[in-house]
Amino acid sequence: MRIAFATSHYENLAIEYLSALVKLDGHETALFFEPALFHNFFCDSNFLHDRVFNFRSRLLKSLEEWKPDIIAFSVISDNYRWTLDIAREAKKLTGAKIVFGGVHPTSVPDRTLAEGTPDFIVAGDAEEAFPELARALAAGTDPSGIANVGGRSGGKTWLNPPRPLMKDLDRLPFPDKDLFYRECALLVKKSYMISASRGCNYSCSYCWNSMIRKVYPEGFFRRRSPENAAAELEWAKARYGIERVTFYDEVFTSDRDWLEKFLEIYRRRVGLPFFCCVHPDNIDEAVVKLLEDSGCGAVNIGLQTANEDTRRRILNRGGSNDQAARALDILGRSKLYVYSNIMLGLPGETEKDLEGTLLFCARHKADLPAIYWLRYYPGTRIIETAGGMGILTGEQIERINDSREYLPYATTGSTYKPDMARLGNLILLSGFLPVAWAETIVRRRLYRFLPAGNLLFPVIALTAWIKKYFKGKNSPFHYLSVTDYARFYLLYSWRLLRTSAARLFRS
Ligand code: B12
Ligand code: SF4
Repeated sequence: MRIAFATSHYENLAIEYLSALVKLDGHETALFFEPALFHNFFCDSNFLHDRVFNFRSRLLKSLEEWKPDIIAFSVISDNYRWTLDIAREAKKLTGAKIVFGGVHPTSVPDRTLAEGTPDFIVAGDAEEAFPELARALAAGTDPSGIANVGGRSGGKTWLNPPRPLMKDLDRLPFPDKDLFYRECALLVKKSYMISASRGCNYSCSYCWNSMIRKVYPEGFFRRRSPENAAAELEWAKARYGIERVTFYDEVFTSDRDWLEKFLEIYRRRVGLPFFCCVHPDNIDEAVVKLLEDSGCGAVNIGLQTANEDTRRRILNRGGSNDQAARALDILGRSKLYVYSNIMLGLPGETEKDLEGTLLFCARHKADLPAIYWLRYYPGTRIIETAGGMGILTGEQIERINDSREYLPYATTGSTYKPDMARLGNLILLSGFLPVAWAETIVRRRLYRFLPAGNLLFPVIALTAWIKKYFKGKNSPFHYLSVTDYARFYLLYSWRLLRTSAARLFRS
């Protein structure tokens, strides 16, 4: 069978794993990629994206020419509408079976099926279900009994319960990185994308991990062995010459024993600079030293709010402010570049709460205290809380579940308020703000005179530059540099021009 994966914006680990798995069964796979120029985190212009740099017809044409039997999409709520549009047209052009999998169909499977576009969905883990579905479609046998799979027959939708989770992740082949490296080495080579675990031990109410617990109440968290994760990186280093690594594990430092074993192998056999996410609960001097000595250049740590009560009751995040302060202070004394995450627009949040968060961030400094507006995602616990508090209406929840609004949480989220945005901008700058100044600003409410426009991206760029030149800190996140972005845009503009010229010439 010929299996096409269509996606946009970024490299996608799920696609890479699923491609590697179905190839073991002898299927052929290909990637169809929409680079989403002028429609991303940094730069969003409908005019430029839809009218000038529109890759849609190019993508559909290549799909038609490749003649796939299955077109598979990895769907999160943010790309659900794009996915529906492409899938509908691709189905008409190719007659291929359409399969949706990933976070969005897992969160709202019935609605996704009822929408009518996908022939099948896979809800939850798909390493076993998707190859089984492909086998059934290839053999022409009935797929309606496959665990985790849903579909439509006789005008009705059906969804099978999930199978037991695959406990031993070491059984999986390494992800099929060639798919993305062939498409655009520039996008992926900057930092190798890997995850040594699945899921999280925590269950914060705004996070997908609070939703997946409903599908797998016995727990979803699993970790690869240190040996297996290190072997993938050794392989990638030899095969692609990668220069650094981004660990997409939800909390890389959650198991001290694993961390020590893994980093011991990593230092000897991989030895590249890396980036990872940590949690205030498991940061102490020893862990930070271990990270520094192993090549870690930057970490991301979540604080979300300095209001302990909101953190516990609304966000389902335990841990005291003392603990968070200790973690930030230890990290602040290290060589690591520290991104902290603050969420704005939480249910019931007041100006006083944000003032408290600002003072906390000024006292316990991160290199970049990044602010994000809460965005409500389907199936997450915080929706029930906000519904119960009368903050979200039933109709709004319906719209969220159908992903009817595109609200990037870096700039607006679902909860943007201009007054709060002014304070948010000050939090963003709190890494540079002396404590006494922060106290005066709060006492006199001087933040009222700040702009309400989002300063996140200029501050990310400026801080990276200042920290590099004055503190010698690098921020080896997955982001491309401005020059890389320029090259990325040039490359795809050239490809678009070439395809259009070839089509003009043919006609
Ligand atoms: C890595 C990651 C990223 C990376 C790469 C994104 C990408 N395209 O892969 C980066 C940093 C770029 C990123 C960006 C964003 N992300 Co992100 N990201 C993640 C993270 C931490 C891990 C995903 C991952 O690779 N897991 C490992 C793979 C193997 O597992 P998996 O994706 O769950 O896939 C399994 C199943 O879901 C299923 N499956 C998945 N796809 C498919 C496809 C088919 C055909 C089938 C059959 C099955 C299937 O099979 C896989 C194997 O079992 C998740 C959190 C999480 N744990 O999922 C958030 C997460 C997916 N991101 C999220 C968000 C919101 C974003 C952003 C919108 C943030 C922003 N404001 O910019 C952007 C948008 C990205 C985009 N357009 O794709 C949300 C999505 C919530 C939602 N309901 O949609 C998540 C769930 C985190 C959260 N807040 O809860 N992200
Ligand atoms: S610690 Fe992070 S990944 Fe884990 S549940 Fe909370 S927000 Fe999600």
